[in-house]
Amino acid sequence: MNDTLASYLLAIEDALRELLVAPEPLGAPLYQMMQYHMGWLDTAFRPVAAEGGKRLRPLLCLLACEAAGGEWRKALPAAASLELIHNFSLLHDDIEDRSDTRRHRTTVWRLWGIAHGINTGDAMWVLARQAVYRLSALGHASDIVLQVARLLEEACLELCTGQYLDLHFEEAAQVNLADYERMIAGKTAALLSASVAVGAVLGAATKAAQAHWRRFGLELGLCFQMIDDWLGIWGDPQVTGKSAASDILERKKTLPVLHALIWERERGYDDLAHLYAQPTLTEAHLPQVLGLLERAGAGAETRTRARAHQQQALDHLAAAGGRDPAQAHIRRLTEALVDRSH
Ligand code: GRG
Repeated sequence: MNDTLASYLLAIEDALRELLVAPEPLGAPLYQMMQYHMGWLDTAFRPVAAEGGKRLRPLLCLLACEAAGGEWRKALPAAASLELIHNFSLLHDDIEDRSDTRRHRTTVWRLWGIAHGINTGDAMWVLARQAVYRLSALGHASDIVLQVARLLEEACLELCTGQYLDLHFEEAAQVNLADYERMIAGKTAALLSASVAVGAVLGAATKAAQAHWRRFGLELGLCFQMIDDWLGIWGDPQVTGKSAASDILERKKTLPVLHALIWERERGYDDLAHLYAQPTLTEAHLPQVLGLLERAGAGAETRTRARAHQQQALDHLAAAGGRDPAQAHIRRLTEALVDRSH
């Protein structure tokens, strides 16, 4: 993220810190585990400046609000709520996936156990929902606050559906590309779409513009996840914070793998399908899997598909017709998406 966005990022951080304050000393470790996850504390709960994530969702929310004609500072509670929902879902996802690390650090459940991981995530979700009520104190009418709450609840349900499909596809024999897009629309794009939709509502965008903002966020999210899939195989582990080729070792049906499975099926091969049918994949299988992905052109195809969604996103962004400089910031973020390294 560049310096022009620094004032938004600082304000987001302040809003988040305000929400994660422990109300009483006895329960303080619950909040400290959340603060560890956010990158503010180390494992002994001492202040630290660790990587806390890109803060993409709150940033998009504030920029969309301003582009639509609103005052971005008045959208801060909603922006913070979006980031907490995202982080809550990561806390639970790390348990469901049994991930040892997140953003180069040991995961909360790995440090403090599964029960604390679940409970910390649950508390963060409640704090995310409570944050929305703070919009009233900033002068937003009740019907607007309700609209924001509804958008966030709908996105959460979509997140669960997307997560269900992701888990289910790991065991499913065949997954087609339409099913995959439905899964990532829920798992990733729904919250990004809600981020800009909430910003547009708080910026008092017209109903027609709101529809373009929503669609922009959806296309942006599809592009974002496809590049995430590409990074999960070919990204630099030092930069992504994920272990090398972990998506392959976990036999995840990400877009490059799906493409290669379909490519093989259409040509009467079953090399990759055979490998993926094994109970476990190890580091020793990696060169072979990577070779099969290469043969099917899986990396290039993934980037081509991501670019198509990026273009759709840019078209809807233009149609939403927001004002500069916020609109230009969003355009630049969207343009940088396909070539991101983490
Ligand atoms: C919301 C009620 C409710 C349940 C959540 C666990 C779950 C259900 C959903 C998990 C969904 C999931 C893990 C989606 C992945 C989304 C994604 C692309 C994460 C990475 O986002 P970045 O790159 O992360 O923005 P940073 O680290 O930058 O914050």
